[in-house]
Formats: sequence, structure tokens, C-alpha cells
Amino acid sequence: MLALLHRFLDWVKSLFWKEEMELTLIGLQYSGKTTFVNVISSGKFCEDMIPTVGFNMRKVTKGNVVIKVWDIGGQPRFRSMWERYCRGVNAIVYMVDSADHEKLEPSKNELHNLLDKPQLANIPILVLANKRDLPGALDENEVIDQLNLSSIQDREVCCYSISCKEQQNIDITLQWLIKHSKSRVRV
Ligand SMILES: Nc1nc2c(ncn2[C@@H]2O[C@H](COP(=O)(O)OP(=O)(O)OP(=O)(O)O)[C@@H](O)[C@H]2O)c(=O)[nH]1
Ligand SMILES: [Mg+2]
Repeated sequence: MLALLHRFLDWVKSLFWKEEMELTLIGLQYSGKTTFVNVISSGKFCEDMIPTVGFNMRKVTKGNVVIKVWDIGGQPRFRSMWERYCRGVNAIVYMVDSADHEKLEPSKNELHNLLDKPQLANIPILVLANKRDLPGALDENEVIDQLNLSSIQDREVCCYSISCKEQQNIDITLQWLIKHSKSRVRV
């Protein structure tokens, strides 16, 4: 009964207030960034994806939270853009293909290079170990270990093992994102 009342109050609140957040989605090419944006916005998974050239901006509304997502291409030629698009956002989401063992080392290096930039100090980071549906995919703890996430001490760090294909742990990912929406604007 109390839960129902809370949901009703949330719904009423959502009619008058919107929370806004801005996040940047980065990670090596083919890790599933654009797929993730599609899954959280429309629930649709597609095998035939075109690599992102440059970046895309999408707005995704979840309840009373509007999430502005900068989805940046992961190919080497676009990585110099990552820092610029990460400045000032509420959170950085770093996508990893947890089944592609060879790419974990370069992925770790790119991540730590980025987080060394003083402009990005303190911005919370969510690492998504995607493609857990594939055979041989590393679990959360293995990805934490391989990416040396425990060495990151100057900000909040979280890691979830997800599958965009099977829609696994997308709900907890969204909860984490919504928790990190900061600015409140009247609509
Ligand atoms: N098996 C499996 N495949 C996935 C999953 N998520 C994404 N993919 C596939 O991975 C491939 C690359 O996905 P994209 O979303 O284009 O990857 P991206 O990170 O945006 O790549 P760039 O834009 O080049 O940086 C596509 O074939 C997707 O269908 C998943 O959870 N499981
Ligand atoms: Mg893409």
C-alpha cells in the first residue's frame, strides 16, 4: 500500500519536475556503446550496427529524468575527442567488451590516460562490462581486476556486468545513472 502511494507521488512529481543529467559514453570501438543507447531508449537490440563516426547526442527520458547522452566513436581516430566531451558531465560511462580479452589491455590504458586529465577530476565513472552473454566473457570482478579499477581513488567508481543483447542488468545501470542526476529544472 505504502509502495503504491510512493509510486503515485513519484508520478505526480514527474508531472511538475524534471531531473536532468548529462553523461558521456566512451570505450573502445565495437564494445556496444551505441547499442546501449538504443536499448535504454527503445529497448531494441540490433546486430547490424554501423560504427559511430565522431559522436551522436541522444536524449533519453526515464521517469522524470532526462538523460542527455554523448555517444562518442571508439575508433583510435576519435579517442582524442573523449576528454573534451567528458568535461563537466554528471558521469562518465566506460563501455568494455568483456568477451574480447585482447582489447582489455588497450581499454585499460585508454581509461587510465583519460582519468589522469585534471579537467575530469572527481567525475564519477561507471564501467559497463558488456556482452556477458558471450562465451568466455569475464565477470565483474575479473574486469575490475583487468582494468585495475581499484587503483582509482579520486572519484566514485562502479562496475556492472551487463548484456545489451539479453537486457541483463540494464535496470541497475539505469538506477545508478538516475541516482547521479544532479541539476533539477522546472518544466
Ligand atoms: N553478443 C552481444 N553483442 C553485442 C552486445 N552489445 C552490442 N553488441 C554488438 O556489438 C557490436 C558493436 O556494437 P556498437 O554499439 O556499434 O559498438 P560501439 O561501441 O558503439 O562502436 P563504435 O561506434 O565504433 O565505437 C554490434 O554488432 C552489436 O550488435 C551484447 O550485449 N551482446
Ligand atoms: Mg557507436
